[in-house]
Amino acid sequence: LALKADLQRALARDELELYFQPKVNLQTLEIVGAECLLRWNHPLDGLLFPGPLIEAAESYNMMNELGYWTLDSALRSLVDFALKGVDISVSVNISPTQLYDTRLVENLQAFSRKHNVSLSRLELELTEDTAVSNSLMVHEQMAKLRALGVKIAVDDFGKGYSNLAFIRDLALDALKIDKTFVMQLSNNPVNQAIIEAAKVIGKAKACEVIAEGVETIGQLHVLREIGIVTAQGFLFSKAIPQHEFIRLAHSDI
Ligand code: G
Ligand code: G
Ligand code: MN
Ligand code: NA
Repeated sequence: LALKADLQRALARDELELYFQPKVNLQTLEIVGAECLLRWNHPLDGLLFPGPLIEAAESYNMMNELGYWTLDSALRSLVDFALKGVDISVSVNISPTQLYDTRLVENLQAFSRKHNVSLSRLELELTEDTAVSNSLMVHEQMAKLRALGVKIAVDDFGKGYSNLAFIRDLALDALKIDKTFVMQLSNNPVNQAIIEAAKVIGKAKACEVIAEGVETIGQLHVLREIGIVTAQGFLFSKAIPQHEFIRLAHSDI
């Protein structure tokens, strides 16, 4: 676990950076979006993955501060992408602490005005650890966000909180199939059945279905056959810095 002082310094001294993992259209292989993933340029330890930072932020009651840094940066990156001719949307992972914060809606509106970008280019991913319940409070917060044009995605679908009653009741823009189902496609035929089921559910709910964790051409072919349109995974690219992402978006995967 990182120290509170580490975290405060990271925020104050700009040691945090957003990396971007492309979302790819499986038919055309064009980049259609990006998932923003936090990275920490630690002065001594180098580039760090965000797990310990997020855990520390949650335990020191700094998750919202960290989360608003991320959301502000994600909207600013949309401006940079547009200036470089990269016409995409971005998604940001949010934790329950963030979803329940009463300032979320007003802060997003403020960031949108500050950067002059539409919130319809932003998607929020509710992650697996999100102990989001099928409660009125959650549905109301989602409705407020969607009224601003913000898209809502359920991340890690098939694991954790994403039970079928929750999926049925929630107004959703995207379902992201958990990467374990995709990565283990060849080991167990039930994985393919689960992905097919996600595809059918997405059709019934009129929401996008995104496959995560695509690492092989074989997996790509199976997903295409099932009719999955959008995917992410190391086969295409891991999360990369902004300037690399822009370069990749202008070339071909
Ligand atoms: O690539 P990766 O190791 O970055 O991501 C690790 C985990 O951290 C993932 O589960 C991802 O959802 C989470 N994560 C990455 N960036 C953020 C962020 O900005 N906010 C939150 N809440 N979680 C994030
Ligand atoms: O929980 P969430 O889906 O937000 O986390 C994204 C995590 O998955 C990040 O740690 C990211 O680096 C990782 N990831 C993205 N693509 C792949 C992949 O193809 N294979 C594996 N093993 N991990 C991936
Ligand atoms: Mn995610
Ligand atoms: Na996921």
